[in-house]
Amino acid sequence: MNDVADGDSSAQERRLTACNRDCPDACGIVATIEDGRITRLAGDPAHPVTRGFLCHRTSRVLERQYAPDRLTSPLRRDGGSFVPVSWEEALDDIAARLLAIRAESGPAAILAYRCGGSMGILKSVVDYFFERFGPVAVKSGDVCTGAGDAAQMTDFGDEDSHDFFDPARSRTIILWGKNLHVSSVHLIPVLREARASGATLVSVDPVFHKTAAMCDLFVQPRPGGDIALALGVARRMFESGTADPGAGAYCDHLDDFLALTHSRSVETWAELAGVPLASLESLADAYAIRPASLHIGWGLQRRRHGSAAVRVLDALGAISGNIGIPGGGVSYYTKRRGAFDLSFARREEVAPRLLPEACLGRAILEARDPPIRAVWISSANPVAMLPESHTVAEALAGRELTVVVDSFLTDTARLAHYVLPTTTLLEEDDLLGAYGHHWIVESRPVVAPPPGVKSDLDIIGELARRTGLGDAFSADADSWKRRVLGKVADRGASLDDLRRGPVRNPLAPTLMYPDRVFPTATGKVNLVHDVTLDPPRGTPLRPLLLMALATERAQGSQWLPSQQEGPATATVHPSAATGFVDGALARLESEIAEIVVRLKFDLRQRADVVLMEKGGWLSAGRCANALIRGAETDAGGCAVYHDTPVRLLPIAPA
Ligand SMILES: Nc1nc2c(c(=O)[nH]1)N[C@H]1C(S)=C(S)[C@@H](COP(=O)(O)OP(=O)(O)OC[C@H]3O[C@@H](n4cnc5c(=O)[nH]c(N)nc54)[C@H](O)[C@@H]3O)O[C@H]1N2
Ligand SMILES: Nc1nc2c(c(=O)[nH]1)N[C@H]1C(S)=C(S)[C@@H](COP(=O)(O)OP(=O)(O)OC[C@H]3O[C@@H](n4cnc5c(=O)[nH]c(N)nc54)[C@H](O)[C@@H]3O)O[C@H]1N2
Ligand code: SF4
Ligand SMILES: [Mo]
Repeated sequence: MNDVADGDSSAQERRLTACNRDCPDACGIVATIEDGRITRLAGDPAHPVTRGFLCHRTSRVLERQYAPDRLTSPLRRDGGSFVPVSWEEALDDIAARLLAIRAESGPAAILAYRCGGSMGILKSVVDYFFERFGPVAVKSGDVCTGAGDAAQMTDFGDEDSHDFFDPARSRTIILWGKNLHVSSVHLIPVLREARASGATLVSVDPVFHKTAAMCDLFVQPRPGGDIALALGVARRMFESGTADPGAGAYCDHLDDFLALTHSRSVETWAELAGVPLASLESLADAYAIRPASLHIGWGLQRRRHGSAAVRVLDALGAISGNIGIPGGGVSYYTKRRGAFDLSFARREEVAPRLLPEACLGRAILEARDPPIRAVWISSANPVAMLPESHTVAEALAGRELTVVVDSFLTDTARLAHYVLPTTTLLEEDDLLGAYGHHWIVESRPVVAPPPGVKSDLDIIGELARRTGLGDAFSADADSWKRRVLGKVADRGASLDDLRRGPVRNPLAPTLMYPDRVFPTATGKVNLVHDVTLDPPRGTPLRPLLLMALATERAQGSQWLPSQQEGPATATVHPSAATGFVDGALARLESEIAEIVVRLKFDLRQRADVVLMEKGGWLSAGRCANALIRGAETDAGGCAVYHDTPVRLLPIAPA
């Protein structure tokens, strides 16, 4: 049951659901409903990770839930504006046009694109529909975690993490490029407790932030300086005898990795990393106190050499003897889909054509034989969130049919031929795994969607009926849930079990590689041994690197319109903005575009970066991604978000 004890007030009811946002935590949520309206949200106190509290952005999500600009009718483009139309009219026309395009040009002329609007496991049914209808074109790569995923698969042959509470056993905890206050808030109490029990907490980040402030040691390398820093740390560990002398038993290429670390002096590594030698040494000495857990964030792999950076960190974890031991590990991602049977959707494997997500706009524009004629977008706002926003916008606006399923008229929805209004996280009916821990939860609608709003699953069901696939997509959410829980239902994680509360994925490990046997070709860790030492740098003309990062105030581009008024804030060290004063307006210019920003000075930041919030709207002139060129990382098809050289220019006189 998702009803929580009701108290004696009949008008007030509490209902349990789960947060579907693209966030490592997948929280349990307790919603208070009064007279059919949600009046309060709190974290589920019975969820071991959520512990009764929610993050800032979801605590405030009722403002979006009840926002006046929420869409409640399908919209059809009519010249430069939209007109409301009925679902019948919208879906009949969309279905007819998709069928015609498939008949004329083949399914490769249709692209189905989905990103992180909802982590609901049943969103795979949308993929599956387009697979059965086509298969159609889909994206390749992953702008979120792709480079690091590829690194861990190459090094360890698998990708998962130690149990969420395992850091309680660490003596050292390294947060390498992680800002917990923004994207892993529920890890904060766990690490505070570990610290209170004597663990040393370390942050390695080019940016000073609240998480750095709570650490015992903060190392602030140049952006992309991680490869040099980690190689320097490894060299110092080899030289001081703190590396694992037995590492050769479970690592391939140990001699080559050793040689790589010895290709520069520790002093030179520190210099290349942009840190004082003492910082590098302190980091190495802290990491040598085992067990030490290394937690790699996702930001640092969104660089040209992002996969190599994660590979060097994997290698550091291995040679330091921290793999396979309680309180150790190199944790990057937990398999959020691990419990679920999603074998029905085969995506890339069967797609007739793959378009690289990191360069999606250009890939759509350049596709030939057939061209991309129609695009279906759900759970995504690619104009705001993918690199080269203007190219993405041009590509979408130029299709014959662009359909966007969203709850708001986003930068992307504005370009659509049809916008289909959909449910929010508080109306979601789905299952969730997490990419920061191993608990799985069910989400249930705590209120019904407003009239005129349909879930992705319902929309797909109706489209299927109109395209000859009705039978395959007539199942309701519960039936799909039972189907995807097939692997774990008889192991304590059936739908009924989940209705009693969160369940730890019975298939998930608590410790990775405890026997130090790895699912690689040789059974050993594949140590990286050939890396390019080419950290991103500004150019003489544009000396600063743009880093537009997740912010606690919003999820991706999901802001209230009032939060997108006026110029975006660009935070810089004062010496990065000579000639400007704190609070001044400036033009922030890259090779491909410019926007107006308001400067905020911060003496704790490096002088080679400009910091912005990710997710700014193109329509509000606040979109960092308008400045960033589409490009893929060295492996895994992540987007190179953080390597863009920019400069600050005075506002042109009127
Ligand atoms: N509040 C909020 N939370 C979110 C999101 C959001 O939009 N808002 N987004 C969600 C999503 S989609 C994801 S994938 C995760 C994002 O989580 P992350 O990708 O981990 O978040 P970021 O803030 O982009 O980056 C984390 C840290 O990496 C650092 N970093 C960047 N470049 C480098 C580098 O070269 N070296 C090192 N050492 N550090 C570097 C940044 O300074 C930042 O402090 O969070 C999720 N959580
Ligand atoms: N500069 C820069 N850009 C970045 C990043 C960065 O660090 N820096 N981070 C990148 C990362 S990690 C990611 S994951 C991507 C995220 O990129 P997106 O996933 O495209 O980002 P969101 O802004 O969260 O857009 C999701 C949209 O889905 C809608 N939505 C929510 N729930 C549902 C639902 O149930 N169904 C449907 N159909 N729609 C729904 C929301 O209203 C929202 O408009 O952005 C990337 N972009
Ligand atoms: S966004 Fe993340 S931290 Fe916030 S409530 Fe949702 S799952 Fe929890
Ligand atoms: Mo992401």
